[in-house]
Amino acid sequence: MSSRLAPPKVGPFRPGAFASPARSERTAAVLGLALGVSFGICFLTGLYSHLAQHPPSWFHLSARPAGLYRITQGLHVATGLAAIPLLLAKLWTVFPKLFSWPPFPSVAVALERICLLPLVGGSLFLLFSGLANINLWYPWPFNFPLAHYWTAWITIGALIVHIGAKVSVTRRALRRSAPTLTDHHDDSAATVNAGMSRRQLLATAFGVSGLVTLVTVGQTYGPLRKLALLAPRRPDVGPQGFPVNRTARAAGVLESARSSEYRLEITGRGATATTFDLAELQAMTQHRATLPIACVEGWSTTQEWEGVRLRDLLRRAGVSTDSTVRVESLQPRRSYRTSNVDGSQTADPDTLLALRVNGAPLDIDHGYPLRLIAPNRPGVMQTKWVTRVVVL
Ligand SMILES: Nc1nc2c(c(=O)[nH]1)N[C@H]1C(S)=C(S)[C@@H](COP(=O)(O)O)O[C@H]1N2
Ligand SMILES: [Mo]
Repeated sequence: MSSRLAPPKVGPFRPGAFASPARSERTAAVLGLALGVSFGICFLTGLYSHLAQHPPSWFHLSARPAGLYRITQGLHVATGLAAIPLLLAKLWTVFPKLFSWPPFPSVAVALERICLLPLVGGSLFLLFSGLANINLWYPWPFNFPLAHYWTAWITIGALIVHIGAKVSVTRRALRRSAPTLTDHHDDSAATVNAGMSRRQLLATAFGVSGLVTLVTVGQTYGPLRKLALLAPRRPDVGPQGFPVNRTARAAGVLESARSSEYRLEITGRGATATTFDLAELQAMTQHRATLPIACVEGWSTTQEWEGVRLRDLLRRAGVSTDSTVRVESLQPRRSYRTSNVDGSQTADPDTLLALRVNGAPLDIDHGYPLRLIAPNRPGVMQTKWVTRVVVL
């Protein structure tokens, strides 16, 4: 019996096969703690983004604070990016444990180890698919938001089990007093043998993570925009000084947006069907609002918009100013051609169908002749080339 349980003395199962002192319980604990915090923030901000885009009946996307989504989504992408080097370092630290013997010493350990499969697989999938998404690269056949969302629940479930299993080991490892001089000597001696000390590993992991943040966070944090070298978008580059996700050409609206036939139509439940041509919209009372576009991909930019209040248009069509509506684009296809505006946002004085930005008519790529711009909305719901408002 005991001989059957003896570890095979080959390859990774050899005692001392992974000798690096950097692979300590403390390294794993410090990285684990940092990953727990970043995954926690990433999960909650991701959940908020999902609710905003696919609201269940109990959820109402508030219009205030106007810049909230900009912060939550900026954090979502930043914490996800920062977690990549930390996760790689953590996996490097703990993977020798895969070869510990016996593999399943008890039922509890067996369950904990089985949970590593969704935890590690889910984490790698979330970070990789998120990274690909912000680079507008879709090397898969499935729907990204849906797969990313459900994998997040599975991963968080597995993370909670993992934290439960590891909390006492982690606490013990973190409480241990700071390394003494002897420890330091041990570390440097081991550096010669095994490559890297614990401190070097942690410094590298956190250093790379910090660097990744520094060269990407400028996509949403203005003062660092010049450093946003690795960000897919610089928030100050594009027509009229800010980025475009889908151009008028890509959306297939080059002709319809410039046509003299252009009309805005208000229809739907209880509405007296009303249409406006461009001159009529321009003749209505214009309002200004300084509001961000906060793309789900993490970049954001604040501009000064000018146009007609959505609630004024609803009043003209004889419906309540806090009606929930669907805004439709001239764009003929694809899912982002419409978006819903909850009553909590339609009633807001800053919810506009904008004709102008920064004192000039909208560029066609920013939605000419008319775009929706409202406080605290995901960028993907700031519909461009608006031609119809349907009261729901
Ligand atoms: N009709 C339409 N509106 C749209 C889109 C789209 O694909 N079609 N993209 C959205 C996305 S993802 C973003 S981030 C913003 C970008 O607005 P901008 O191009 O003016 O910066 O527009 C939104 N409005
Ligand atoms: Mo977007």
